[in-house]
Amino acid sequence: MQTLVKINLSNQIKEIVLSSGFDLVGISEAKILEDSHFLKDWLEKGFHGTMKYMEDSKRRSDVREINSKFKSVISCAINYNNLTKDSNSYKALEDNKGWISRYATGDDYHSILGKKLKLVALKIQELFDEQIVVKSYVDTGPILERAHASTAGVGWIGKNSCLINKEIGSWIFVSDILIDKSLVYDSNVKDFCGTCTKCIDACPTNAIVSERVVDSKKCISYLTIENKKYVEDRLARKFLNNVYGCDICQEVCPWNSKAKIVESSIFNNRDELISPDISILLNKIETEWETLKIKSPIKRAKKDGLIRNILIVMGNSRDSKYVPILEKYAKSHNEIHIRTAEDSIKRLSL
Ligand code: B12
Ligand code: SF4
Ligand code: SF4
Repeated sequence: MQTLVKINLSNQIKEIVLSSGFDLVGISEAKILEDSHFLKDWLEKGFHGTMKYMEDSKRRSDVREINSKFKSVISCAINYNNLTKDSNSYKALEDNKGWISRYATGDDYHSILGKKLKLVALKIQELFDEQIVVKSYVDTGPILERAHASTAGVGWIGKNSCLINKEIGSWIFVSDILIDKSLVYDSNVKDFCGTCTKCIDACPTNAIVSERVVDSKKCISYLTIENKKYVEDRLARKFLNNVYGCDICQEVCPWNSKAKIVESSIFNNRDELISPDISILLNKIETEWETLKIKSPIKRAKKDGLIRNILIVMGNSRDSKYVPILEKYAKSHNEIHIRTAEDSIKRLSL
């Protein structure tokens, strides 16, 4: 393809992505990623815990393993920052409020962005006379989304391992469109973490084991969402009031202190999930789960997982008013709830 045609095409594609509601876009070549050895190391050290789907490092490191025809990866990112720090902060523990990560207080991004990406892909197809090979993913495919986005200059990988953009921070979802056309590729941007280590220092469970490397087995996000088993007391007591996911290493990041807040979010925030009172939320999960889980990312933790998480947070509350509730769960038939409630009762009696 001639250079001028390639430049025009790349610009037109970026225009389509941005005019479809994405905030950032960058293009990288479909090839083995330079950063892919980090994934190999990460897997060898067992930092993926029970996330078996992560294990195919060869496939994840080169999108041509999905289809050898792919030539370019279009990284599209969108700001989901629709909460202020105070409205959903871990400081709310004092008021017995639970903390649900910003990304999960609204509708599930997989489905909202999935639809958006499909429309973008259709519009890209219209730029060509012939049928192109195009595929889109948002967290749904074997792609190192952050590594591609950073290669394409969408942001840099912070020491908390999140993709950070200088203008809008790290409250961004990353998604990709793969196509069989070669385009003009963007260059990566400078790393602006400098000497800062706020995220590493703030992580309650020391899950950021070295710069840019997170051990999932220690990470509250993994432990509250992906892990369905009993959480050992030594970790649970550090959860603060995290009921679902964890935002601490991003809350403390200076690049997020002035992050742009989206006024009318496409993710439809739900009031009931913003700093919810933990007993009210527990009751809702027990009695209205089938309604609560509709279109919500929190369904990934499953009903029993969320109940376990709330029992942990009750144990971290220092408020003995939760003891009767915990005693009820300590007599339940769910082995994990029993052990968790017993641990929490012990913590409250210290
Ligand atoms: C598995 C996974 C997790 C795991 C593991 C996280 C991790 N840090 O690896 C757990 C469950 C813990 C998790 C948590 C969260 N996740 Co998650 N997760 C993923 C997933 C599916 C794969 C990530 C992965 O491959 N990890 C393995 C490591 C090795 O790869 P990586 O982190 O991408 O790192 C690459 C580069 O950073 C670089 N690199 C790695 N190490 C080093 C070291 C050095 C020195 C250098 C220079 C580079 C470098 O190379 C790596 C590739 O080889 C991606 C979606 C996707 N398909 O990519 C979402 C994704 C990363 N998650 C996302 C989100 C939003 C979260 C949470 C914020 C959710 C929450 N609030 O609870 C937290 C953030 C925790 C954190 N600090 O990372 C977003 C991140 C957006 C962003 N701005 O970065 C993604 C991209 C999903 C999406 N489509 O938007 N997640
Ligand atoms: S998400 Fe929470 S637990 Fe995980 S690395 Fe960040 S601060 Fe630590
Ligand atoms: S808190 Fe500091 S070190 Fe961590 S990601 Fe942000 S700027 Fe980088």
